[in-house]
Amino acid sequence: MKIYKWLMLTLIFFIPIFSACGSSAPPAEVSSSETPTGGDTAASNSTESGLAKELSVYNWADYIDEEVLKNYEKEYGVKIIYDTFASNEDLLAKLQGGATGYDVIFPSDYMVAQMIELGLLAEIDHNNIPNLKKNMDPFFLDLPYDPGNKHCVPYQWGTTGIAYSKKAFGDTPPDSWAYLYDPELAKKWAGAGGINILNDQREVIGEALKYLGYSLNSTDEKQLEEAKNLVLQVKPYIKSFNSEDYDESLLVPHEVVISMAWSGDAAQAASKTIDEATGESDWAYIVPKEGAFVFQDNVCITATSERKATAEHFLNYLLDAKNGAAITNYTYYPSPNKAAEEFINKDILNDPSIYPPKEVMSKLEWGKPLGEAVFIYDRLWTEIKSQ
Ligand code: SPD
Repeated sequence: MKIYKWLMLTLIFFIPIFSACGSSAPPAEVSSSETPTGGDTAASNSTESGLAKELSVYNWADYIDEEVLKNYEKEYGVKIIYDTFASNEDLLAKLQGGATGYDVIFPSDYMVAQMIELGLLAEIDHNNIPNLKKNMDPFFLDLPYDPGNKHCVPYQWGTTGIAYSKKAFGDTPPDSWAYLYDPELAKKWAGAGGINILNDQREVIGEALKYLGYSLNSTDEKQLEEAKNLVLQVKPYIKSFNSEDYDESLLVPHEVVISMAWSGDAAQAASKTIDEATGESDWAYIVPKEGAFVFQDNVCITATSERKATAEHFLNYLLDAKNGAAITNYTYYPSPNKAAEEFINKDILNDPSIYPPKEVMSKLEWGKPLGEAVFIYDRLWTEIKSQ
């Protein structure tokens, strides 16, 4: 684990990252679960403990153990209205489109920076989230996209890479983005079972940039056009753009044999295809040699939330050691919760596709906010999806 920290620190500080940018009887480990201070604007609609009766949570698809939500509802009498999104851009579009009902959201690193700049996030009161200091690995705190964790707390982190069926690929793992972006290879694997790619503009354009040898944060219009043309060339061979339920609907029933994937989703698919006789899983995951995204997702409160005290109470609940572990044991994404480690399954902690080794970490790149170039990405993505 020490190596990871050192590497992550190296990545965070040496790669230039972001330019601008009472409950009646709370359990001991959920230590902030007293009556929230500050109260909620919508407090008239509150439980006996002073928490709001409802809390609206908007998360990535398949990114929490539902038991954690159910337990929160049971323990505190707060009904969670839960909804999911497919990408950071979908989340942003929803908020910018005027959706004011969401209290708690889960943007990634670069999107946190963008949302802070747009005034979409509330500041959080650390006094109401004691598990932040108590449980979280300081290594994952105070990152450049949200200095001092003024707005968000870390949730989970991971990498982007390629999930593949070992039955289909045998001894030759797809170790390059060429398997998805080179028309000859894409044609071959489309014919041999099918290809899925993430329905996510930063990922699809970003990894194409990486394959071309550019930064996945490029804002150079010529490089971006080149990346778009690459995607358009392979588009006829892509069976689906899916980043929501692909691990269950495409990978496990073998609707495809190769997919762009996030590390935890691929590890979930691997865990569901273990052959009992051999102990081997069919699905495996690799970070291509050209490199890829590394990301940290976060839990934040919207600027429009009228249930901020309850939202902070919920954030603190998510940062509880056992809850953090339950989430990782379900999602297979690494947790930034140090206190959770002792409760995380050893198979997960020791899996190099989940906690990448040094040589893989050194190839990864953090996403940065794109500034004005975000409009170019939007346009290119529309062209990709509509052609
Ligand atoms: N199924 C849950 C996936 C969540 C992954 N977050 C990815 C962030 C990429 N920037």
